[in-house]
Amino acid sequence: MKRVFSGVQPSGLLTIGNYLGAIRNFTTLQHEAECYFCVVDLHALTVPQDPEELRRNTLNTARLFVACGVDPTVATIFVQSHVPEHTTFSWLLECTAYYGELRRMTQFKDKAAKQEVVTAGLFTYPALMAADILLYQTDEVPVGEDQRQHLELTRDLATRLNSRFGPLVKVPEAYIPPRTAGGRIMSLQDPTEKMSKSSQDSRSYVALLDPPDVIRKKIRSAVTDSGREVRYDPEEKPAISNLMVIYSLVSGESLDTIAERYGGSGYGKFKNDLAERVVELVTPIQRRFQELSEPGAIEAILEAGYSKAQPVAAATLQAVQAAFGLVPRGQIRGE
Ligand code: ATP
Ligand code: LTN
Repeated sequence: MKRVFSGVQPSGLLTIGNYLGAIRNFTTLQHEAECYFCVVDLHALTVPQDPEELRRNTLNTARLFVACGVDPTVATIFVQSHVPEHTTFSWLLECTAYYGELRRMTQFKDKAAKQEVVTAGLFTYPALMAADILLYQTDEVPVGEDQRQHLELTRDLATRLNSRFGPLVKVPEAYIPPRTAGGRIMSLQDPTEKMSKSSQDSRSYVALLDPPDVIRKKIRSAVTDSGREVRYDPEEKPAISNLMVIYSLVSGESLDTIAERYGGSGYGKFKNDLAERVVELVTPIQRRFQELSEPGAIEAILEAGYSKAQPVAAATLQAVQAAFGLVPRGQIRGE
């Protein structure tokens, strides 16, 4: 059976961008493949986090996976820091990746530009991500468009390891939806930036847990383009085109149908209807999220996930360590 791995940072709470770009695909892939979905708390630490908030966001991100339809009896849901093999392998990959390769990463450049101080972890972030993926002998990685470059690097590192040491890890494929299918949902305040859960401006995203009135307000105050025509034209009308993609994905209607219905009626009615559609999307997710509030419920799911994930990670790591020439413990007895 095919293996699927993906990670989500608990750097805030999931947005409709995360849902449409990645989580939605988790729920379909879980029926076709052996799936590992990981809350990558160590990646979140590459920029400053409040410890209490990180703890809460980690558990709530896992709860949101389940609320969005990831079935913990089918897919393995776990926390990255629970499986220490990730960081151990990451070091070996840091010693495999080139400084020049990491320096080219656009996510590093973008995030570094927004930080007061840039940690070494933000720079080596892609090596840890490659470790996440390669430990599970992953075939496919469902992610948004922003992760394409990291996936390419992961493939290069996998190929490098295999050509140096013989077959050790699978070379994974990215599973990225086209833009009209949610691969890159843009900020509601700036259609040239991607929607991001860690944005300082909460009006730029809709979080899956936002109350209905907040969603209505955020969508009504989303920036639009000049003119008043609702038409899909990413070049001339990037803001409206982004809202149309969201509408299309939450309603299941095509962009043409939406353009026909709202083409001449102005932005106001279109935005009001879009807000209602988004509220319809998040309402059942919010209900299921509340149902998972029983103390210990999500912790039990994560513990079961750890038990399934760790042995798989350990098997790969052991082979990789041997290939690098690291001496296993307990081999010098009887000298
Ligand atoms: P941060 O703001 O901390 O960078 P993020 O919102 O970008 O976080 P991640 O945890 O890095 O979220 O990403 C989780 C998944 O959601 C990844 O697969 C990522 O590619 C996808 N994703 C993130 N933002 C978007 C977006 N705007 N459109 C589509 N997919 C997205
Ligand atoms: N870098 C990703 C999060 C991430 C990930 C992974 C995604 C960490 N490890 C492994 C897929 C597979 C991000 O910023 N969205």
